[in-house]
Amino acid sequence: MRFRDAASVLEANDVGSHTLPATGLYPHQWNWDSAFIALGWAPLDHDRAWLELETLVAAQSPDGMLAHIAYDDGARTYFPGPEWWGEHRGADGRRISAISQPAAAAICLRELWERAPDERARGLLAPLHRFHRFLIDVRGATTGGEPVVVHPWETGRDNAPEWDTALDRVPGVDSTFDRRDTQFVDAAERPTQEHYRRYLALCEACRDLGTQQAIAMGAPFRMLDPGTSAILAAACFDLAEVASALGEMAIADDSRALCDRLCSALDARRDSGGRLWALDLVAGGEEERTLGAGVALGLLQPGLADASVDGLAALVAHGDLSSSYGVRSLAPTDPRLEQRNYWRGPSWANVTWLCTLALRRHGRLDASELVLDRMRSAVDSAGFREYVDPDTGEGLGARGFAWTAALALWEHEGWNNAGADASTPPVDTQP
Ligand code: 9WN
Repeated sequence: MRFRDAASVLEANDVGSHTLPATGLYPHQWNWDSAFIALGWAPLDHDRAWLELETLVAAQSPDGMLAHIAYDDGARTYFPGPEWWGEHRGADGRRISAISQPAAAAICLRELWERAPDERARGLLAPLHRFHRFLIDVRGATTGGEPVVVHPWETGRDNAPEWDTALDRVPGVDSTFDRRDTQFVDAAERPTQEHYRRYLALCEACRDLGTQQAIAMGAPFRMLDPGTSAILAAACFDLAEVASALGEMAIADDSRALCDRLCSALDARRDSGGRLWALDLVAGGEEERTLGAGVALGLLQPGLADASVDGLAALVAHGDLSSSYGVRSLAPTDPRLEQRNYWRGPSWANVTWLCTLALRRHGRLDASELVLDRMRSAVDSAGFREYVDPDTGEGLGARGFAWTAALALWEHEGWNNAGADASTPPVDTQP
């Protein structure tokens, strides 16, 4: 990987205060994208890294949610636009969607804080704490804290097969609509039209239900996602770490308590291999036993018992979810596998990186390095693509995809070492 090539992706996607996931295909600010992207800015421009997170929290809604999209005025190449969600605005005036995305921001905040500390972290603590409280108090009101996801887009893994059954129950919209995604990416690598009809029906349901309390209780799609829940548990833990380092003890203490609460809920339903399954709340809490990225992300739970770490480490490093190019979004033994289609088979850099981070934090350094090398192999094979074929390493989806470039920059040797100086980025050794 050439450091300069990765840097060029962030520079090309930069709109000043935040970074587009991909120009054309994704012309707004996305929630978990900006979390990963902030890390990529760190070796290039220290201030820009912090600004990415500040812009993310600037669009916080009055109820504390950080929406999955904060829309940029005037960008017209993405469908659905803000009108599909009703009239919601963030504190900074941007139109926002009515749903959220995995709370990766505080995880990335801690990583950034530890490698490129800045007093600006203090200003992020309260908004991120409010966001976590929103997920636990509002979305988790009927589950004891685990956040209910009300749209597959909230999980960040849009067409993962674990949502199929629940989504099939939602009648799709009848109206015709003009998808833009397939103007940029081969339709065979994107969700089906039938899934889009149902995604849009869920947008309309959120708009009609109005308040987040009503959405959490009454959305026609309500599931628990191990990925979303484990990311949130890690986010609470990490926010506590940074808050405590900054002497903000009220946020630190509450975040630790929230983390403990989530971890107890997750421990209560892990199986003997450490696996957590999605639950379909509309179907009375039925388990959705799909072996995919959601199960892998369960590794992020802080303080996971050794036996669970063993089981999940084996799964992502050598087992059904391992591949030469990172962690698979779906086990190849699953009959619904589609090797080139989005979240139904390909490997994604962010999932691979989160697993690497979790393995590192659980002290599994060899497995962590092994999995990280596969993320690097995907970049060497495909460049900065949105996702790759897990068996061939062929690049798929968007080109110039920001989080792939950002995570490669963050893990670039030379910057990777503690104490690296952001003002002198590593020199490329490859031609
Ligand atoms: C819907 C921006 C986002 C990612 C998601 C990914 C994809 C959007 C879409 O792109 O979702 O949010 O239109 O397909 O699934 O994880 O945040 O990169």
